[in-house]
Amino acid sequence: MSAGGALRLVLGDQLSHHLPSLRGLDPARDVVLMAEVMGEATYVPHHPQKIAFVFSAMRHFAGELRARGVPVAYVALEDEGNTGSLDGELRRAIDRYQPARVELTFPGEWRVWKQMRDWQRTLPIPVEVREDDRFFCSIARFRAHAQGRRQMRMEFFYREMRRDHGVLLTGEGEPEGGQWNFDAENRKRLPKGLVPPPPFRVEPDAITAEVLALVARRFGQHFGSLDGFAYAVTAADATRALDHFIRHGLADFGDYQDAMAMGQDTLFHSILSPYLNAGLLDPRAAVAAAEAAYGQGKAPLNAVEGFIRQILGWREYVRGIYWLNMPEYAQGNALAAHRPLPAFYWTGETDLNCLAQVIGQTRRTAYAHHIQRLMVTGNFALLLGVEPAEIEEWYLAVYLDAYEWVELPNVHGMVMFADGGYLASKPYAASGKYIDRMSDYCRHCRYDVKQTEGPDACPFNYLYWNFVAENAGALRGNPRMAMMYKGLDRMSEEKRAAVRRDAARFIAGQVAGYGEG
Ligand code: FAD
Ligand code: DLZ
Ligand code: SF4
Repeated sequence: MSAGGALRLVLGDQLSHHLPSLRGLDPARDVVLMAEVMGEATYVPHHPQKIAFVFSAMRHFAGELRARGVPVAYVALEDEGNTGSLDGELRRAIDRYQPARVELTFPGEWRVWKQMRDWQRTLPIPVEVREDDRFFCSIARFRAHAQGRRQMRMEFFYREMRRDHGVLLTGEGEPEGGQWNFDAENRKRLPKGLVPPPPFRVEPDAITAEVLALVARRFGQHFGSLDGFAYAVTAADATRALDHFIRHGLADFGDYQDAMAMGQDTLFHSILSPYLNAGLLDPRAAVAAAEAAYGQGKAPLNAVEGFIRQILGWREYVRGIYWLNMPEYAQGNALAAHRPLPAFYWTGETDLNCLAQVIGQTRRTAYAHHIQRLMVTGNFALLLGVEPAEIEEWYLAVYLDAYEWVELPNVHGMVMFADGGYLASKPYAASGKYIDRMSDYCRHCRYDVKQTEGPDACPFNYLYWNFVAENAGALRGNPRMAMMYKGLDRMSEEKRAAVRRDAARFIAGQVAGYGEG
């Protein structure tokens, strides 16, 4: 690096060659800094597969930059002198390379943004933070959408995004198929005999094998197994994963989007979130590929619209909510939920089969699909009244795709209703009936989903009514909860007492830390 050059930091979820802080790079004067640091690997106890994925993808990305002639200062976790923090590594690189300025891209988490602002104040050279434009919607655009709204609704935002970006529109600017949303068609159970495609796999190369050994040695005690790691760690393989999904998963994605089945971890889902969130895959490429498949008659509209809504709608919506409302957003606890997270979330030892299945799968793969996260592990934490911060930490730790900008609104807002209805109009609380309708978990469970009271009754059933009763103060006035409160009001005093008794017994068991009812 020569005088007047820039030090350009690339974080572990910024692995895009078109990253704003890489634009205008002069290989003769500039240096790219990438650092594996304990601070980022342990601020929550990440699943070992997540750490392996990020480190291996970082190492591959650094290799690609070097192959393009870009000088990269790469600090590996066990390199001598590694300070263990982004702050320490940035300061060390400044001492070493004496750059004239630092170039950064806006990060994915508030705590890192705070750090970047500190650098702007305390470093002796200019620090530029460039907007992260790898999203459809800028934060300014989201702010304009949110202006004057006390409550946000994804559906209205999504329609604006479809219009802004000309996605799935007719020549007249109307939604393809005459409606914006085909969700009502997307709630089928997995029929017997329909076999989902095998998930896309990439066998570990030498770089990944080395990282897997490092992670096993240093982070083997974290929740989660490293066995069978087969995620893509380069943009080229992430693009292959997209092709695989478009070819084999997309056509049935809509119909079975909400289904769950034992032994079927991924069904017709795309498993693209790790790549989208780390920067290996551009969301525009994913949306364009799905739209093209519809144009070519390879997938029906309910599937294509459903998939595009997740990326153009939900993904952008939760990011906007996060950045518009942090750091206050994380503080809310609208339902005053304070119970500890049951220990079995970390051990997987529970006799509630749905939870055992989803937590077991999470431990094996660092993946669960949306309905498993929302209606099994999420719904249970909501019904139990778990302290939001405890369940938020769990979700941030255990999934390969977890970064706070996307995890927090999903958990704090969508699952826990801790924002009081800002993100979603009502809590997604449900009894065991929902899980029974959408899965085969109940058929293999020691509890009876049809029973509502007593030691063999499905705990979701009495916990559901206990939740409705406990939160009457906060939720009775919500028009979308009217049916539930009608149900509660119709319940005999005897039945209510049984709900209270069963719930109290079960909760006492959880608080003691065991998965026994
Ligand atoms: P698909 O079902 O194939 O969907 C396609 C894409 O749409 C995903 O890859 C993802 O990028 C996007 N998407 C879908 N739903 C959402 C959503 N609700 N919010 C944002 N993007 C969405 N997603 C994360 O990327 N990181 C998280 O940390 C995360 N935490 C979650 C926690 C909870 C409690 C819940 C209910 C959802 C969470 N999600 C999170 C959203 C969703 O569950 C995952 O994006 C999805 O399961 C990833 O699997 P997939 O790629 O196979 O998704
Ligand atoms: C998730 C992660 C991990 C495990 N390790 C690193 C790391 O060592 N170095 C790094 O630059 N980034 C890492 N990341 C991703 C960061 O945590 C992520 O960039 C911030 O959370 C901001 O989204
Ligand atoms: Fe889960 Fe209840 Fe079904 Fe068992 S019976 S799998 S606890 S929903």
